[in-house]
Amino acid sequence: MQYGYFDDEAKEYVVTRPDTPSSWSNYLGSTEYGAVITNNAGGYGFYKSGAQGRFMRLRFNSVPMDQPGRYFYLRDMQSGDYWSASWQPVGKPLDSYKSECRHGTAYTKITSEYSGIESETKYYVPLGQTFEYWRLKLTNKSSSPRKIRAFTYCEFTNQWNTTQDQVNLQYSIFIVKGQKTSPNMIQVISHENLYEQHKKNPAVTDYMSEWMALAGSPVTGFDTSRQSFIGTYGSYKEPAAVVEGCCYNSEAFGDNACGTLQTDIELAPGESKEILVMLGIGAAEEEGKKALAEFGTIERADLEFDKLVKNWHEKLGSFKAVTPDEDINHTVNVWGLYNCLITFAWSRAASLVYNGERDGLGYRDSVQDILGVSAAIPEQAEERLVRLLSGQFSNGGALPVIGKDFVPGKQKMIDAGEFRSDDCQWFFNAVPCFVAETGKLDFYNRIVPYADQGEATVYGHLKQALLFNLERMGADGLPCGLLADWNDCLKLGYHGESLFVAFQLRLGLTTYADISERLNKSEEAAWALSEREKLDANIQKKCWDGKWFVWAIAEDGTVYGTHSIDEGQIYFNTQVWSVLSGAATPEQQKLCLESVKEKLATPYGLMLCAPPFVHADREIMSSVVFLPGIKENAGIFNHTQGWGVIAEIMNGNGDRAYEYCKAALPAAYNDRAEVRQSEPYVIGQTTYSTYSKRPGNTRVSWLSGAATWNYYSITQYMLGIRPQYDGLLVDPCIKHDWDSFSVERRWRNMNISIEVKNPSRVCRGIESLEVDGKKLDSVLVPVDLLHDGSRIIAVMGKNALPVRNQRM
Ligand code: IFM
Repeated sequence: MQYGYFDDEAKEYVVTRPDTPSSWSNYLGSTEYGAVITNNAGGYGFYKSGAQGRFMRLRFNSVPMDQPGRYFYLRDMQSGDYWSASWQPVGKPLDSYKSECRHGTAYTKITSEYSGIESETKYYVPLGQTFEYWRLKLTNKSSSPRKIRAFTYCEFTNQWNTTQDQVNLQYSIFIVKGQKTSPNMIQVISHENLYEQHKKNPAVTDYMSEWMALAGSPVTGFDTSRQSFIGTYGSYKEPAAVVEGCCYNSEAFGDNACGTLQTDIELAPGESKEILVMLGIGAAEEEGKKALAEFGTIERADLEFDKLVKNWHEKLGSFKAVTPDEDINHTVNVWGLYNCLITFAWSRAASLVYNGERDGLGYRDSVQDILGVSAAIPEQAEERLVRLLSGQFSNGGALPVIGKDFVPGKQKMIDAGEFRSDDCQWFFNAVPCFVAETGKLDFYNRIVPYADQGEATVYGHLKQALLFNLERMGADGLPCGLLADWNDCLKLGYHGESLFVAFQLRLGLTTYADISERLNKSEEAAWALSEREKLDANIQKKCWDGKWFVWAIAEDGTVYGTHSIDEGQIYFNTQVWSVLSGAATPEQQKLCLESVKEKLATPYGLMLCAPPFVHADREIMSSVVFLPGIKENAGIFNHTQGWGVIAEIMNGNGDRAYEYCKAALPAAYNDRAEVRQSEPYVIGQTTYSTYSKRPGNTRVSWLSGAATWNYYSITQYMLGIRPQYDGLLVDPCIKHDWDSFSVERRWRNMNISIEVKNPSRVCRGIESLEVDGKKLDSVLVPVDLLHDGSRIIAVMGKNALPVRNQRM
C-alpha cells in the first residue's frame, strides 16, 4: 500500500494518506534547539539535550505513538464543528477530511481541507535561533463567509530533565506556572534553574521558561493550564475549550502547563489569511519580546524559511546522481544523506523511540557516523572527529560514551572491564575517509589530547588504537572480546576472542601501513605488515570452518558460529568483514559470500546470524532475550547491510550487491509501506527477519549506523566515486543491465560531473576514462587534473583498467 511519494525536486517526502502504519517523523532545528515532528504534527522539542533540555512533552510508546504535539484546532463558530489542521488529534473521517504532509529538510508542511476550509501549517526553526515558527494559513474554499476560531496547543514539561518530569511527580507538579505576559504572548515557567546556566553558576536564579506569541491576528483567549484546556475528562481529540468554543484564560499554578493562544479569523469566500505563532526558550519579557520584534512578521518568516532551505539543500548538493533506479536516486539525492546528517546531529538521543536517555556520543557509532557526512559538512566532521579522537585514552581504548561535559585530559580512567574491543578500530574507516575527502594529509600530524592524560598526533592515536588490541590478545592470538565488540550482545568474557575485531584490526594494520608509507615512515609500515602476517596466521589456524568463518571464541574455548551447533551457526559480520579486511583467500571469499546468500539472505535484508538463539547462555549471547528473528538474534540489523553490499562489490558481483541493497532500502518499499510500517524515506535500526512472525516490519527509525553504511555503500562503492588521498577513484559496481548513470560530486571545493556509460552491460570494470577530454590509463583521476567544473566520462567494459589497492 502506498501512503505517499518522493518529490525529489522539492527534496520532500509527501504523505498523501495521514493514517500511516506508524507515525512518520521528521526533524526540525539544530543541536541547539531541536524538535521531532510527525505527519500528524505530533512530537516534542528540546533545548541542547533531549534528556536534560526537554521542554515539550511527548508520551513515549503510547497510542498513537506521537501525541501530543504542535496542534492547531479549528472551530467553525457558526456550526460548532471542530477539527485539527493535521488529521490527528481530532481525526475526522477520511472521506470528508483531505490531508497532505510534506516532510522537507528541517521543516514540515501540512495541508488539509475540511468543510470548505483549507489550512496550511508550516513548522520550522530559523537557522541559529532558539524558537520555532508555526505558521497557519486558512483559505475559505466555500461560497459563504466563515468565522473560524483557531487554538494552538502544545504541552510543556514541568522539568526539563525528561525522566524527572515523568516520574518525580511529587515534586514536578508543584513547580510550573503559566501566565499571559502581554496581549499576544504567554509564558510558562518551571521553578527550576536553567539547567545549563545553573551548572555553570549555581547562583543563577533564572528559571526554565518557554514563551509563545501570536502575530497577524489578535489573541482572543488563552490557556496555560493543561487541565483547563483539555478538561479533566477531555482528551486531545476533544479538548474542553475547543468543544465549549472558548478558552478559559487559565494561568497554570502547579500541575501541568500547556501553550494555547486563541484567535478569530473571518474569511470571505475565496479569502486567505495567515497567522504566525512563535514558540521559544527564555523569558517572554526578554527573549520572547526580542524575537517577536525581530522575527514576528510573515515577510521575515519567509526570509528565514528560504535561508533554512538553501542551507540544507546546499549540504545535500554534495552528491547528486541520476541512475536507472528511482529508489536509489531518492536515497542518494535527498534522504540517505539527510538521514546521515540528522544521525550525526542527534547521535542516538532523540526520536520517537530514543527518548533522550542516550545522551552524548556513543563511541563506535559516532566514529562511523563520520563516513556519511564528510563530503557534506567537512568542517563539522573534522570537529567531531577531533572530539572523538580525544575520547581515546592514552592506553588506546575509548571512553564508551562522550558526554556533553567531557573534557579531554581530565577523564578518569575506566575499569579494564568497561572497554569495548572495537571502538577505536573504527578510526581506520573514518579518519582516512575524512582525509581523502578533504585532502588534509596534515591532519595525521595534528596534536590531539588523550581523554585521561598526554597527547599525540592523530597518527599516534591510530598507533595506540592498534596497540590497544595487540596488547589484549586471547589464547589463540586473536583480539580479546572485552566487554563487547560491535555486537553489544556478545559477552565472550574479557579474554574471549572476537574474530570480528580481528578483521577490523587487520584492516587497521593495512591502513596504518599505507598511511605510514605516505608519511615516509617505512619502519612503521613494516611493523604493521609483520603484525598483520601474524594475525593472518592465527585467523587461518583457528577460524575457518570449512564454508565460512566462525563467529568468536569464548573465554572457556567454546567456538561460536560453527556448522556443528544448532543456534547462531553462521554469523554475518565475520563473513563480510573477512572480505572487507582482505583476510579471506579468494576461495574463502567466494565460499563465505555463498554461505551468506544461502543461509542469511531474506527478501528484506541479510540476517545477522542464523538460526536464532533459543537456549543459549544469556551470560554470553545476551541476544537470546530478543524474540527470534529480531535485533541481534537473527534479525536484519540494518547497520550491517552496507557491509554486505560492499563485500559483494569487492567480489565484483554488482547484481547481488544491488539485490542486497534494494532488499533493505526504505524507498524500495514505498508502494508496500505496510511491510516495513516505518517511514519509506528513512532507515530503521532493525527489521524483523523470516525467523519471526512479522518479516519486514522495521523499527527504530532515523538514528542508526545503518544511515551511514547505506549511503556510503551506495555512493562510494556501488556508484564507486571514492575519494583517495591523491585523486578521485571512479570504480562503480552496478547491476549489469544499467546502461548508464551520472553523478555530480562536490570534492575539495570543486564541482565535478561524472558520466558512466555501460554499453557492454557489465557489473564492474572501467575500460576507458577521460577527464575534460584527456584520456587516462587509470581509474584514479589525479587531483591535479581536476578543477571546478571538470567532466569525467567513463565507459565500462570487459577489458577493465586495473584498480590498485585503495583505501576502504
Ligand atoms: O553496534 C551496536 C551499536 O553501537 C548500538 N546498537 C546496537 C549495535 C549492535 O549491537
